[in-house]
Amino acid sequence: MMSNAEIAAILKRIADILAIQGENPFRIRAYERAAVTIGGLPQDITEVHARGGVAALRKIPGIGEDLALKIEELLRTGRLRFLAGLERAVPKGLLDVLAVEGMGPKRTKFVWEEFRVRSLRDLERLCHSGKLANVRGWGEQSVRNILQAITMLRKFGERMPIGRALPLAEQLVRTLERSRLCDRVEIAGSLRRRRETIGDIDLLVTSEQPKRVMDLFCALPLVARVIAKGPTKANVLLKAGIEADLRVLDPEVFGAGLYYFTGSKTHNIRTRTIAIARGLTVSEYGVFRGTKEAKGRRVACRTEEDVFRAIGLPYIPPEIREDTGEVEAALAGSLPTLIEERDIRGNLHVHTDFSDGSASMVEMIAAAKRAGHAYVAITDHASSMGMVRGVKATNIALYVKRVRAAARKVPGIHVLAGAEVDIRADGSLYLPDAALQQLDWVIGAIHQGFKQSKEQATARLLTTMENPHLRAIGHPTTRLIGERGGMEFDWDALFRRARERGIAFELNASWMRLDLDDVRCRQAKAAGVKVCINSDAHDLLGFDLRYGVAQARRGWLERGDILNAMPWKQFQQWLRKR
Ligand code: DGT
Ligand code: CA
Ligand code: CA
Repeated sequence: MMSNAEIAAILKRIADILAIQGENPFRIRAYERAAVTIGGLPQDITEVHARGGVAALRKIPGIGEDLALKIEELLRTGRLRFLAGLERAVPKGLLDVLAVEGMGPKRTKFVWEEFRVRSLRDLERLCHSGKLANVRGWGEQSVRNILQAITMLRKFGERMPIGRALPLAEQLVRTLERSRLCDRVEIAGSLRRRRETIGDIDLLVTSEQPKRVMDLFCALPLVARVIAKGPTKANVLLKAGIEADLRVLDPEVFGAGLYYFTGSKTHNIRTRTIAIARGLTVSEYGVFRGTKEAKGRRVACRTEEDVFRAIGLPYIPPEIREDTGEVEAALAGSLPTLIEERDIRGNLHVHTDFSDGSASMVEMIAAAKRAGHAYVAITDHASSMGMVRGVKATNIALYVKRVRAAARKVPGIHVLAGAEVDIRADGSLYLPDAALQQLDWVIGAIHQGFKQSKEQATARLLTTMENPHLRAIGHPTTRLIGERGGMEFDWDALFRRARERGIAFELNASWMRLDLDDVRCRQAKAAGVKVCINSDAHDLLGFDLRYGVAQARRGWLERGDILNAMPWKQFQQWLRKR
């Protein structure tokens, strides 16, 4: 079975290849438009075809006989001979070249024919070669931009990390709100569910002047290209390299639309099944009694709460709408009360200029206080790696003395003298016990030797956890989103031992890491291991825990699961317990 999105992607691919080949622009446009239409189709195209065959497909606007037959072939066989033929004519890597911001079909064709560019690597080499300098229309700046766009493409692939997408979306929201054309503006889709990477930005608004909203949105300076624009729906490519969808909804059914477009798709399918069993129909246009959408049978759905009430379910927070048990939990009345940012009481992973941070201890403690924390742990690196500064066996007494002195200068917040200590390949810590003993709080973290097998890596951390001074494992898998995959462990074994030893696992809140992920958070919770949401701040602005808290919510974590949600007294007791 193929989804609308998959069919749309294939049609877009055809359009791209035809564009590179310099085909008739009308033909290219036809495929592009069909891709947008099918991508935005409310019904499942598989269902449309199953019910009415090619004739039903032809009723979709912009789908003629030729396209309908191609879609049928795709739905029937999962393949398309026409596309296979096209793909043979054009080097595969050229589609990557076309995907680079600033490289349209014309430029792609040009570098392919004139400079034999067949891949991103080729394009990169060409940009560096200086050969483009004398080509008309390729300024020095545009070559530089293309090089930068290649880097971005490599780094993030097709999906954008949430830390870049959310601020971008919030900027769009503010602009729409300030326009005074919209009554409500909401972020939907994976962004509202706070996934760690985002495919595209989905925005929903209500407005009495939808046309003006469309005009405004499509003309924003953030927009690179308008992909599709209708009376109540627009799809644009932002200059930042991600698409954004905007829909104007009827305020009467805003809740139903918000619920539908928040997804996830699999979650929606699960609740729709429940609704059907209860004699209801759920769609983006509302909840209806009976099997058909009809205004007279519509149940109130201005808000999402209305929608849940109508289906007969308690409200399920967006972050856990992934069909991973939340619907069952809702039915059983056992949904978790998810952790919130305001529940956080302290920050247990903070760097200063004693190692690689940019601010002094006093400044960082004051910043933690301003962030509303009751306690903070200064945790400069203790590492054998290239870092000249940092905590060593030889300077640890001085380090602790400095932390204590800084703490005295900022009253009103409890300060722990801690360190982020390297875990060596054999699992031992970089600092000797005599040094560790002088600290209030020890995080062990891996910064080298990432390439161990699962068995080796598990043994490594099990050894580390035997250290009597260790209290937490920092950014456990060492992954960097879009750059470096995480290390693999036998998590059951790790969490079992952590529970026995009273060791917490960090959820590093930096959006480049978000390490642990949602699945491991749930596993830690099930094993009774405390999770510690740390910002890993290296500067005064680094105290933002929003992405970490969002990830914890995706992992079903509640206040009681989070070590640094404990009030100071309770945290102190936990520290002493070992
Ligand atoms: P993304 O953009 O890949 O990060 O993930 P989403 O979840 O934002 O996906 P997107 O943008 O394609 O669609 C937004 C939401 O709209 C999705 O979460 C659920 C809903 N939706 C989209 N297409 C369908 C569909 O074919 N069936 C159902 N039931 N819901 C859909
Ligand atoms: Ca999306
Ligand atoms: Ca979308």
